[in-house]
Amino acid sequence: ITEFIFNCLPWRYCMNSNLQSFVNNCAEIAKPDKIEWITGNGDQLESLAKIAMSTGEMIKLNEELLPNCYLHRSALNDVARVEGRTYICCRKEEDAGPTNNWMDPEKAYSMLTGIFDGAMKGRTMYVIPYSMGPIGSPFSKIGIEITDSIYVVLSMNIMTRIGDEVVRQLGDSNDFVRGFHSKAELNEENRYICHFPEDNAIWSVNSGYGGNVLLGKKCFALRIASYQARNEGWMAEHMLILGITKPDGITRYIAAAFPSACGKTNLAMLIPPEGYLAKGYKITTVGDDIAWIRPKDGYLYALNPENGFFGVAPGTNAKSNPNALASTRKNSIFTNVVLNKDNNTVWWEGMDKNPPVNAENWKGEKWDYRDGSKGAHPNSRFTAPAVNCPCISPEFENPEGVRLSAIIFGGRRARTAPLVYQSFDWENGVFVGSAMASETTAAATGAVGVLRRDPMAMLPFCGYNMGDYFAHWLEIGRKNKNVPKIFNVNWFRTDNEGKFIWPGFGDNIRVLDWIIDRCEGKADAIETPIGYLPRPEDINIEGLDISQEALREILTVDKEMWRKEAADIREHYKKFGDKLPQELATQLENLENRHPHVL
Ligand code: SAT
Ligand code: MN
Repeated sequence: ITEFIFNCLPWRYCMNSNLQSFVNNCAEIAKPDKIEWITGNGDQLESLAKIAMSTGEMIKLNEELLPNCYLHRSALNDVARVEGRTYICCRKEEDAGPTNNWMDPEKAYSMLTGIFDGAMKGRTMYVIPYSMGPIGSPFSKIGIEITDSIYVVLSMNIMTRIGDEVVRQLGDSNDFVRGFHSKAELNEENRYICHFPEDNAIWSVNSGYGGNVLLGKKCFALRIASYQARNEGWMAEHMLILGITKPDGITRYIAAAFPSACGKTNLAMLIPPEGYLAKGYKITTVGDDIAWIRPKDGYLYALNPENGFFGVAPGTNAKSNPNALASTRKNSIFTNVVLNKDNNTVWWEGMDKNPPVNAENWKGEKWDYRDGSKGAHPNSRFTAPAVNCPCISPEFENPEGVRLSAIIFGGRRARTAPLVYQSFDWENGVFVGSAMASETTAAATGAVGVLRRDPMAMLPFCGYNMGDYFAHWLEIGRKNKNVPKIFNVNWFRTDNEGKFIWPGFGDNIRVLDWIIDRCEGKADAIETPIGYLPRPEDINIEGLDISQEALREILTVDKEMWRKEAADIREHYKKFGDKLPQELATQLENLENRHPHVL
């Protein structure tokens, strides 16, 4: 087979012997009938789409209404990331830490080689060269993904920069992340998403879904990259990046970490309410999921390594996020949404009030919304090119990234966390991030709505010991004089009937506005045991249907709840043992001690 590959490769690919032997090794194990290099050429992608249509892997949608868009349905048992089957395979178990599943690399390679053995028989093996970040930027890194899924090829073409140019950029370097993916039989018993940070390698098998298989995304840009970042002195974070332009015409940049399906895409593409638009406020999107952050001159600069959005479909509509919706109107892929059989378009819950009557649900079954069942899977997704986004930032391709003024942490919490507060300083901000908690969503398999600690929204994505990760955060703050200010937000406080108190969406700019003013020393705050909070009058609620009373309610720090919170953080911290940085232990003590005096 080695011979065959060598002969069928264009000469330029053969120049890099590291790349060549990686491809050969994968082929020897998976035994495909054919190998195809993805050049990024439009004709090639088009003919792959045709093949996928003929096998039913992709359904072509209405060319007039949704040009070059496709619907994909995953296997029924394969609809989300599988955290329980995701492993960090490093030599020492301690280096994976208490929050990751660990497997010995030798054991993992040998077990996976067994599962991959012959997995691509009768199939074509695609080799996708891709760049995370604009090709050639000092932030950017290269990966090669091997896959037997056309859905993966077409999705990687949206989510990353792919093709010949990447191979040219790589030259004869050995510095690329080796991604090996096969759908195999989509057998969930043998599904593994394994990361080998010490080898720059990812092996993913028996899944065909999103974060499990688009290896540039969570696997590389977060798990592998967080490990590289620590060694190289930068940060790979689960954060959106947005620009907020104020009436003075100056754009400031904010990065924000929320767990999956907690509104990163919505915040990143926020449209300010009328009054704010009239005054000249504007939001531009640099990224909606991942930020690679590098220190320079004492500041932190952030770049979005992706080239598209893999957003949650349900709830996305012309009101909640018109920019996201507009992004999906061409050259996009929809996964596990409703097919409208009348006009061959797509629909999902929360798109509008008119579910299609002649329709198929995400499983491809005839679907009647009147029977009360959901048509789209709660974790159904759109994969849309960033260039489609009407509010994409002019800095999106800036190879140097954008300078951050603020970092925001947040999650879904019905109680306890106030609408917004500012940490006392960087170290305290790291404490806030390390103690983040959020109710679980459909983005991962398992129970939904359970409160779990999700430090920096990185719990499922940190590629090494999370205690060391906290220490790395602290070190970044020690080494850099002008690091961003750190805040925490919670859009999800509910009243006694379980209804959200804060309107969210576009109105979140009212909170961002206060955040920026705090960064620039222009807004007041009161000191509380957990940090600086705005007084109700510091948040502009002009034109909003919320009472001062309700606002006061979501801006209070409840003494009893925070006593419980501190006790729960103490529990959470126990699992890090002596890897927990002393600074954070002290931060927790300070929180506990501040209570009786201040509250
Ligand atoms: O499936 S992904 O991991 O890419 C999306 C998410 O869970 O954030
Ligand atoms: Mn995410």
